[in-house]
Amino acid sequence: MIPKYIEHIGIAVKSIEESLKYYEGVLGMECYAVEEVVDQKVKTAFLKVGETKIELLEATSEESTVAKFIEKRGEGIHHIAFAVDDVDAKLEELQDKGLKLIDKKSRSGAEGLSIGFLHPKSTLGVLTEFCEKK
Ligand code: CMX
Repeated sequence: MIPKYIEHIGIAVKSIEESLKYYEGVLGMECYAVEEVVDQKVKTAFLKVGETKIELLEATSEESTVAKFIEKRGEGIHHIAFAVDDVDAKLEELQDKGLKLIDKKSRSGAEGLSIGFLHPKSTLGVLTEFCEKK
């Protein structure tokens, strides 16, 4: 199963409000949604560029993986997300190929998408997500 397109690029930021001064104020893009994903301990903001979205990620707790990421590496690109037809089938296919999964089964993510992550240690250092529209 080949990824269909880049669904979004996740960018870790310290403050969504501050970073929108750049994305909206300087680049002229428009934030169309802000949503908290409670189980991921993040607040997200979405901006659209053609078919692809930019997802700004702000930690809502110090234990958030995004807070840890910023502490270690600073703000910047956090993950890439590919659209697929079936996240569970994709995860199973890649596990069979020996890749390390973060999610063995898909779960619910922002915008009502079904999502699943691969571990960056088995994807050449790029945290990789698959998304499926429900
Ligand atoms: N990209 C690349 N490498 C990353 C990374 C990232 N985003 N986050 C962590 N790493 C690396 C670390 O640098 C570390 O490498 P070293 O061992 O060489 O130092 C290694 O992965 C393990 O990192 P860690 O800090 O010990 O582990 P964490 O507890 O931070 O967990 C990860 C890392 C990837 C398993 C975790 O971030 C995770 O489960 N991510 C998936 C879920 C997620 O990112 N949710 C937020 C977005 C939700 C959304 O989009 O809605």
